[in-house]
Amino acid sequence: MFETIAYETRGKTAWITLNRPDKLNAFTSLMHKEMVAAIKEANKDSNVRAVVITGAGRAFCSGQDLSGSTDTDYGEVLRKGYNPMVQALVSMEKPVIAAVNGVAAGAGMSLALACDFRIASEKASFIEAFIHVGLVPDSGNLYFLPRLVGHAKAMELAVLGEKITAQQAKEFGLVTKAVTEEDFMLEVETFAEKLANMPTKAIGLIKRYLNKSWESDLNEVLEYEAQAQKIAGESEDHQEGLAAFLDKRKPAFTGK
Ligand code: T3D
Repeated sequence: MFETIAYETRGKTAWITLNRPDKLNAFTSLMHKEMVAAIKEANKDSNVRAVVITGAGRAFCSGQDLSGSTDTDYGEVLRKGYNPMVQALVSMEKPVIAAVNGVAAGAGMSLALACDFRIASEKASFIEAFIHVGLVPDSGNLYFLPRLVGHAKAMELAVLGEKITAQQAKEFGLVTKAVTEEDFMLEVETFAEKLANMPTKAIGLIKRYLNKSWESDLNEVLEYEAQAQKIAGESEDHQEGLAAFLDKRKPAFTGK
């Protein structure tokens, strides 16, 4: 049982809900630990083939809890709390969707960026809030933001710290989809279900090697592709994909 988040599985999807709505789901050290535990739980459950992270109440996440912390060494807060959470998310070889229901500020925005897909409600907004309290973007923000929006836009967002709407986030390439509040939950559920019925091993390999490609040269990427394709080529889902193509039917992937 968790105190600061909720975890449940619905069909093949694990739902992780940040659950401190009165603080707009701000992070505490307990929340970091519980997030890592929930991500590991989703990772080891072979029935889970997609993960959704969202927020309870009107916010996605307002970043670090600014009200109660006595920690003064923020470097250690990051090393012990945020970094393991981001590493667990990125190394999980299953697709993760941030269902951004409301404001995503500071490290809350970083959490959304570390996910593989972002679906934003029209009620969502994104704020690089760090600068307003004299801090720098963290929790992978300086890694993911320029990769998503380019260096110049990342600089602008990080330094100016202006609130951007879901629609602007879509235009900047920050989110996969921006949808009306009315359609939001159904969109997230449908998208998660679609991913959960895809060849999970191949998705995991795409995630692993796309992340590595940023630090690799062409020859290294060519070799990674060969390694990945060997694994994917030996999967049951590849056999099913081939059989379905030849039978002219829709494939029924099992994630194996
Ligand atoms: O350890 C370290 O500190 C290093 C790591 C840092 C990582 C970071 O994330 S630094 C950035 C931290 N986050 C922020 O600076 C954002 C602070 N919050 C805001 O700027 C605004 O609350 C929002 C833009 C997110 C939302 O604005 P609004 O007007 O919709 O809501 P509000 O009225 O400001 O907030 C509602 C309540 O939530 C309010 O409490 P109250 O007055 O009703 O009792 C507010 O204090 C509380 N709240 C919002 N954000 C936080 C928070 N409480 C604690 N920590 C928060 N981050």
